[in-house]
Amino acid sequence: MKKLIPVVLGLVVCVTIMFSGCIFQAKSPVLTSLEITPTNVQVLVNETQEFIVTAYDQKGNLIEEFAEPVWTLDEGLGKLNQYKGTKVIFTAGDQVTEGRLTVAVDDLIATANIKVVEEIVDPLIWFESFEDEQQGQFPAKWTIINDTFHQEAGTGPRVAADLPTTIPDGEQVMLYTTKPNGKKAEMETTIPEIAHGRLEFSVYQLPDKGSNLGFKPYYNDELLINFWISGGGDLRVSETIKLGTGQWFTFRFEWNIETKELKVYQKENDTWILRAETEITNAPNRLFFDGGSDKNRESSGAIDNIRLYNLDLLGEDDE
Ligand SMILES: [Ca+2]
Repeated sequence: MKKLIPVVLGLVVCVTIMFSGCIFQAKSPVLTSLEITPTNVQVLVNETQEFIVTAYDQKGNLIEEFAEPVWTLDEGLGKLNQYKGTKVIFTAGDQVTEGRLTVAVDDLIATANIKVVEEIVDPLIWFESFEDEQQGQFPAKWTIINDTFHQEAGTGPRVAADLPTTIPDGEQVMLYTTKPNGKKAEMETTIPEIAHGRLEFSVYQLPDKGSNLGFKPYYNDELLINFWISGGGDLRVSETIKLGTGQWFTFRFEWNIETKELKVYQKENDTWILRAETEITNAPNRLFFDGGSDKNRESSGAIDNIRLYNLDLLGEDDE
């Protein structure tokens, strides 16, 4: 009888597991998308690079358990240490070339673009983080609109280091201030014109002090997309999206002159969410920032960590 107890207990546990399996099945996460990390990469000839596949459910949550991934590599790129599993190690061949690494799980696929190169080229070709600028002054590399007015009023776009939170790229940011019924804070700069590019940036609006904050890519005098955030923290690039104030939000513009698309993404956790898209015929060559003035109070907001990447240096962009 004593020997029977573990057996009976075991059966009860098994049946319970099967039963809960049935119950939870209806709600269980469904494998919806795959991602290879990294997605765009340069690898030196004969060197190695690790790639990982991650799977997400219908809610965008990570799925730990899924069917065996199957990897495929374009001919001539190099080889993998194995062609299944969630992690593979790619060894580049000895020829400069480019191509794709693909992974499949059930009927889903994800692709990474690999460039085999003799020298790694940094795709970051321009950036502004306001770190080497003088605090309290106008950002020296930008043209300030109505600078005489703002100089006298002590307002406008200024380099600052006293935000309650920072993003991890240094200490200083551009913080604008406007007086009630004052002039807008506006500044602009030219940037290298890239046919296939990405511009990342982060913005912050002070709680209860926000005003309309615009960051706009132009081709000469042509506005390419009207990106702005309301004083209360609503993104207004297409439909209204509530962001809030008192924290940093990171966005990117991404464009390709060949496909005539410019897309706006917002970073949420580690995922880039498409927020808007538009058709363009020219790449941006100018950036324009404006911070509005509220009629009743002083307003403030910040921008930092603006980075321009040439995506052609990374290989074909992954859609
Ligand atoms: Ca900075």
